[in-house]
Amino acid sequence: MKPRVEHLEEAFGIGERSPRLSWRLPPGADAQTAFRVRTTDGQDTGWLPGTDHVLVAWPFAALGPAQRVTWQVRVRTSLGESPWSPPCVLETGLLSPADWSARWIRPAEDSVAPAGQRPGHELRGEIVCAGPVGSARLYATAHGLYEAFVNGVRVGDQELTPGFTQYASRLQTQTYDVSALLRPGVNEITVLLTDGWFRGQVGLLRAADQWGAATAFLAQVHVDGRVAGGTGDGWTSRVSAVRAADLIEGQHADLAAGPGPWSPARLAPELGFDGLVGAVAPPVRRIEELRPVAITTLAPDRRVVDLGQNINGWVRLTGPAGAEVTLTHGEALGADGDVDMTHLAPALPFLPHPLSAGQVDRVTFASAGVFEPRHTTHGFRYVRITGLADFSADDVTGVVVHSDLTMTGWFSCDDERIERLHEAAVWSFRGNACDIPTDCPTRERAGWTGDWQVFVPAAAFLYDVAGFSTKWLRDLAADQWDTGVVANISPTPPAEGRHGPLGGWNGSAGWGDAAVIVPWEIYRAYGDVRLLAEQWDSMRAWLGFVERSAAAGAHPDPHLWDSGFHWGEWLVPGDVIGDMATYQARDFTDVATAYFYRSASLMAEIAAVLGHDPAPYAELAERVRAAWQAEFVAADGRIRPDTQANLVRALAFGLVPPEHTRAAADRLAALIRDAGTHLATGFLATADLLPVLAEHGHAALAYDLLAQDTEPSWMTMLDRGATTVWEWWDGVNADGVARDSLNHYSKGAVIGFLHRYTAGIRCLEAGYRRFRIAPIPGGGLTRASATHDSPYGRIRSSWEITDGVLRLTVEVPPGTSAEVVVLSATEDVGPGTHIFEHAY
Ligand code: RAM
Repeated sequence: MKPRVEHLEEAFGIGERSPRLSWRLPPGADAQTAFRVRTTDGQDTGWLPGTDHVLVAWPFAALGPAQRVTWQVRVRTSLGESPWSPPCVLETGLLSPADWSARWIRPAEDSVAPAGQRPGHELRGEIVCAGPVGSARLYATAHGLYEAFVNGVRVGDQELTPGFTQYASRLQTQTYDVSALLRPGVNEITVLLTDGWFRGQVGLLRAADQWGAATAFLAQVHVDGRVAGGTGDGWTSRVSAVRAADLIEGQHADLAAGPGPWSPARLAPELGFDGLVGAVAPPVRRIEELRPVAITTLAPDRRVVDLGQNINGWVRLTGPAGAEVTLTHGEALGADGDVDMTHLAPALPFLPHPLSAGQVDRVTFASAGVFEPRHTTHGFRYVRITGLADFSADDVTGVVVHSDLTMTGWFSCDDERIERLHEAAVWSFRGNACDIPTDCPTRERAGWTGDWQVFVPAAAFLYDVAGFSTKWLRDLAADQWDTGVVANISPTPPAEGRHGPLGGWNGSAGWGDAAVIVPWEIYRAYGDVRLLAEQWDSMRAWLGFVERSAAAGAHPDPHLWDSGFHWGEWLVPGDVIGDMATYQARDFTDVATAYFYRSASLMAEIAAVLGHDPAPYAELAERVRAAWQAEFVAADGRIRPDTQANLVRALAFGLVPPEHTRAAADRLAALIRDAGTHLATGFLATADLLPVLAEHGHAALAYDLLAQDTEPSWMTMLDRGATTVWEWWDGVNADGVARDSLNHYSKGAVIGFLHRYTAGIRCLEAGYRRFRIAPIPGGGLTRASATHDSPYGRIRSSWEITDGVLRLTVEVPPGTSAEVVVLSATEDVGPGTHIFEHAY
């Protein structure tokens, strides 16, 4: 029955006093009529009538801090009364400032080196346990990144803790079970503390000290329900063997010189306990290890290791005593076969020269041993290693690091290239799910709103991103300006915020709309109504900004959004961005007004879900649509601008008057064919391109675009060696030269077409409580299959064509129903496995 708490596999250290519970129904059940929840400490709801079993409200009194509850559920369905589910444990963390008696401390640090060259510090303290330890917890967080050790043993397996949030408002705390690590008597707690996002370089500008000029650490240990100690008086600190650690620049460990001398750590009474939050998303972990597929010797002391896959993470290296090794991580090789770093260095018009690409680790081994730089990450497939006389593939391990999200989606078919494209998109997501959804794991690693808006539907099919997105949306709301502007990136480092040099680039259509679209997509995929309620004010503030911005434009119709800064369709093939002032002067009224309509119309739907009056939003949406049509649809139905992206967006959002839909879709098809069956979409419209074609009678063309292998196309990426999706269509040009990021998921959103059209799994009611299976075969495929683990259970659509017969197998989880559309026949089915056969 898979009981679950909130959106977490492990509900440990949660910050929620009334967490919602979910469970699945027994196989074969069609619907729940009643349920009963009990806890091992004797609470019991008795039988409660109800059909809901996804995100059910907490049925008991609100929880207190550090409270552990073991609960079970049983259900009444068509199959009768189920047995009790297996027990499920949840535990709260510390919930309010009053729960903390420990005090923040800082390492003794008299001078601070330039960003990127700052050493990590070790902190040390003791916890005395009077007698045998039953159950013990460590609660910890930091300004910076920390790793904690109890009696020399690393605590837990989370990486890059405390994670990345808008630190000015929210800081995550972690809860660890240290029962097995503490012993009676004196216990030593040591901590490695480095700059991380808090004080190290972040974002495009490589700005440091964004949330403070000093690092700090806070920990509290509870033994058998009582506070046993924590950070405060008596702690000491020293410079660690990590001589530099920075998320962008890399990590430098001098294991030969070792750590410096101890001195007293400093109390930081100015730091309080407001804004400390518990876990709502899975932590970052080391997820997978890769062996090199090739090692190329360029010179006696210069070798390039190829992991065969572009990843986010680091390399674990075994080295001999005394070796001084440098590891340089990149995504591409230059013509000389060496790692090319030039395309990863941010170059900005107002900077005299490109900034550092970073991604360099250095280690000096004292004795033969292992180096693993856990206080930085890199986006890379290749690593150049110098300073290591001789090594083999066994000495080098690629460590894949990202949020430990549960995989929920799979796709396969009999075209190996399409499968590889799907795989590349999955890897791009994995490369960009490092506690926040990032644009790329190299150049800026920033939580770009537009990127997540575009990719979230595909991501929500592949992985459970509900908690991950909830956490990020709270940052988005925290970052929102008082004008309602949604920042380009969340968390926003102040240097990239409103008052920084990039301040004027915020408030863009298609980016800011993430405030509405992301909660909506999460609601659709997971049925989370509370998230909509939580984000409602943020959405309203965004829509308010859009309305005012549109009204302030030059056009007499206040519903045409013709003012402000917009990224526009962004990175259409062959575009030259040029300087930003010129770019800014381009007219993106079509894009902006389309998104104005999109957000207003979604908010009408959201209002209805939340029980607010949808009419004002629906009416606003209608006025915006009318404005868009008046401006962009001619009397004969022709639509301008006459571009693929505009037609895709207009059709996908429902902006085209119904009588002209057919002609608009045909015009889109003609534009594609005139371009030699090539796409011309950029960031925003690419995800909808193939779906729109398929929806409007051009499925064959959609498959032709997918199969296209000349530039611009997805297959060109694969043919030029991509293992992740590129930022630009020509991320590597015909001469093999790389530009910008080679790991950006936005264009990989095309795989949503494989899930929703090729395999045909489409959500109809939130959480897939009701869904459609409507596969659209094509592209010469003779079989395709997709599986999605929805909140209600496993959905599968699998078809094959043999001897002129299309045979479709559909799996419908308990508690749900599906509308199956095969060719032109439609049938409604309930839970179970169903097989359909049609002449094809
Ligand atoms: C780039 C980012 C991101 C995109 C913005 C507009 O710098 O990488 O992908 O959303 O520009």
